[in-house]
Amino acid sequence: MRAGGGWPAIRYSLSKARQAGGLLKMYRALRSKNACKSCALGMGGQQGGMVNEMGRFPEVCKKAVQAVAADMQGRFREHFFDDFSLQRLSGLTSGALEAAGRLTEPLYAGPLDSHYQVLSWADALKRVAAKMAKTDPREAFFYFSGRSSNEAGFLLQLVARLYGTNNINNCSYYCHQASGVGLTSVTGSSTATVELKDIHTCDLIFLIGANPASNHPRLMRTLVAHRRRGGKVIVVNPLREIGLVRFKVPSDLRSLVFGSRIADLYVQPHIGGDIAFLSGVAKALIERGAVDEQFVNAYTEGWSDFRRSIQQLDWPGIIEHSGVGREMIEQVADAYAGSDRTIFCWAMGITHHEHGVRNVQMIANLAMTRGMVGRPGCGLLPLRGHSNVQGMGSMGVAPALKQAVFQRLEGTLGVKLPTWEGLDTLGSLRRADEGRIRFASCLGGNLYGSNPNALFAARALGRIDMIVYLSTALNTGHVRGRGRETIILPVLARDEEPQPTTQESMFNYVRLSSGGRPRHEGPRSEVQVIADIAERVLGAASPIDFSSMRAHGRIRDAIAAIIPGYEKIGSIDRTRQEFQIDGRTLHEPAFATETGRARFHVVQPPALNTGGNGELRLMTVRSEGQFNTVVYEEADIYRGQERRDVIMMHRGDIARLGLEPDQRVRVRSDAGSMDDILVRTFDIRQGNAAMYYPEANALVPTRADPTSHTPAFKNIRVVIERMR
Ligand SMILES: Nc1nc2c(c(=O)[nH]1)N[C@H]1C(S)=C(S)[C@@H](COP(=O)(O)OP(=O)(O)OC[C@H]3O[C@@H](n4cnc5c(=O)[nH]c(N)nc54)[C@H](O)[C@@H]3O)O[C@H]1N2
Ligand SMILES: Nc1nc2c(c(=O)[nH]1)N[C@H]1C(S)=C(S)[C@@H](COP(=O)(O)OP(=O)(O)OC[C@H]3O[C@@H](n4cnc5c(=O)[nH]c(N)nc54)[C@H](O)[C@@H]3O)O[C@H]1N2
Ligand SMILES: [Mo]
Repeated sequence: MRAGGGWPAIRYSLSKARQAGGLLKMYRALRSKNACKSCALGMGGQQGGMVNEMGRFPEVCKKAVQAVAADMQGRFREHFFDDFSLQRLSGLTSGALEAAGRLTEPLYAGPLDSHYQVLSWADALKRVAAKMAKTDPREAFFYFSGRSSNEAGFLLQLVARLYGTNNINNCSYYCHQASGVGLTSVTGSSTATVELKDIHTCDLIFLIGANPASNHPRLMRTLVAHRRRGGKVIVVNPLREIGLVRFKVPSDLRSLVFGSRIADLYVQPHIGGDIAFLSGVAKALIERGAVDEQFVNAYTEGWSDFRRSIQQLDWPGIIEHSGVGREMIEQVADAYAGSDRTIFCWAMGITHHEHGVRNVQMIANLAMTRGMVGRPGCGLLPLRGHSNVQGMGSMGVAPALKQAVFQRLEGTLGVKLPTWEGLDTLGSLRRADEGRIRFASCLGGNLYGSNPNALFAARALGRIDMIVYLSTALNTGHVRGRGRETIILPVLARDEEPQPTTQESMFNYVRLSSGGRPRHEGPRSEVQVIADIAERVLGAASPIDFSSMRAHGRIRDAIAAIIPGYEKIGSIDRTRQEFQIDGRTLHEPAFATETGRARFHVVQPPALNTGGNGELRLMTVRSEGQFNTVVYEEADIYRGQERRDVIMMHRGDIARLGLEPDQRVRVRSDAGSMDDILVRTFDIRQGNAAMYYPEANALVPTRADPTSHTPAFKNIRVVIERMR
């Protein structure tokens, strides 16, 4: 395979459609007026699925098909949970668990149970409420994934705070938290500075530490269009992703037949070498006199310190720490110096480091050096993961609320909220491991599967008295991430919701999903379940009438009154008008910092994470055939791997360590080891290696970025040992 996308993507979509009950059924599901479930690019909504924020049709990708097909599957068969003991379930793969079918009845497993047993809704809710009532709220946490709606997110974080806890967090603490923290330290605002239309007017795109060919496929069409207009793409990635070299966009005939080149320059730094590389580019710009002095002087602060820190770096150090040669750095600087409008995109290759925030600050430094923030057609764009993860952040799904939100909540609703410092995701797991968490609620997601150090995660979750999961399908967390008692409450997907819901895209655009008919009897709306629990736990003493909060329109009224920039959501039921959130897109150089100026940060390149010898730096990545902790197919077609128990290594490292391709090895880190892993030769920067998430979580230590607390999923020191 010499290009990503193309016919394999189309064949895959057709076969999934067939499984889901036919092409027409799939087409209708995809075209329904609901925001796409797969990633945060944010297609769908009121223009109907397969349409992007600029009204472009058809926008469809394999991932959307995969996500819809998963929701369209039948319920699990009768007696499934009699036949499959917990022990048997723990032998199933994530794909097999998901394919067991949609969850339709509440399930329960206690400490002595060998099987999940079915509970009535009334009994299940009663048990949850009873446990919450008995628990000190400081010993409870609430985890949220990014697939649920704004309405469910807003309501549940409010319920949790009224209950008395600030231990409220979401998957973003394992994902883009470093972006939010980094961006806030620069612009005063935590999200993208651009909107979708800006990518259509820029002339240069940096794609740093992201693999959109697999993970944001609809961006590929945008990249192809960008290059046809004469725009350039610079990829920065230790691993040569074939889909970023060449891609065949399925919905574009010319591209489908001939393939489209993507990267003009493909830079392969070391894992963790980005700061050194970007510093090198900054140094080359300064040496060329290609700094936008006017912008830097008028709209930023900290420039002279930053410039000095860059001038103090020497070239040999930059080259050694980045792993990138001088010539390549100069070529990148040339391309950047020649650009009028540049957009910097990044994803997990940047955030999953102990220096994740500093990585983001360095990208922003480079953007500001040439005045690429605060004008149309240029700016900073973190490529968000889950389809509504950004909305979760906006809704206050975080330990601490923004000052304005806190005050408005207390004022508008006449309530008192806790003020102590809550726990984020890793903090909650650590507290659980100390035996100090009694109750946990997970709105979607797979907290077990997504955690660093799988042994630690299972142990920590196992020490919690009760975990309640609100889920659509079974996953490994329900089996290996159980508390002493576990309750699973089956919920509806967004395109089955009886009332409309909303989602926020990575471009700060709010979409309205119309909902649809439930595909099965049994699952309930997330909001309904949350309101039911709230009524039972907070009861008559509550200052808020939760029975009225079952109406999504009521929740939207509250969001409009409380969340800055979200005012228009109050009338969305009437107007059906989707909207750009006020105050986020930066088309003018006016920043939300105290001084109104954007801030440069002095960022020193970190030492490379290895002591040499037999050690390698390991990244854990997604394959083409998975969505996070759910692996749909074993094969990773773009990387040419037919199986997942592999370690992708440079041929020089294979030779240096005296190994052979396809040899079985043990991979060992501080956190654990994995046996019988197959060595595969791959085009990756020497000294670095890659394995697949979530399996490789056995190897990921719980070390995290000190400021954002994002774990270093991409930067793990490992040694490779021969077996037998
Ligand atoms: N199909 C599919 N789509 C998805 C998901 C999925 O699982 N499957 N997940 C969704 C979610 S939640 C997210 S967050 C996004 C994730 O989207 P990505 O961030 O694209 O996903 P990863 O597989 O984590 O890939 C990270 C990329 O960073 C590179 N990389 C690793 N270390 C470094 C480094 O030190 N420097 C640089 N420059 N690059 C590095 C890797 O080679 C890889 O290409 O995708 C979303 N979309
Ligand atoms: N080693 C390593 N670890 C990582 C990463 C990595 O790159 N490497 N990536 C990290 C990242 S970026 C992320 S975002 C996390 C992912 O962390 P999570 O978001 O916790 O995990 P997912 O696998 O996306 O969760 C999938 C589950 O969500 C449920 N679900 C699906 N749709 C819905 C819905 O509509 N409503 C509800 N209530 N539930 C639903 C289903 O039960 C499904 O099994 O993992 C992190 N962990
Ligand atoms: Mo993510």
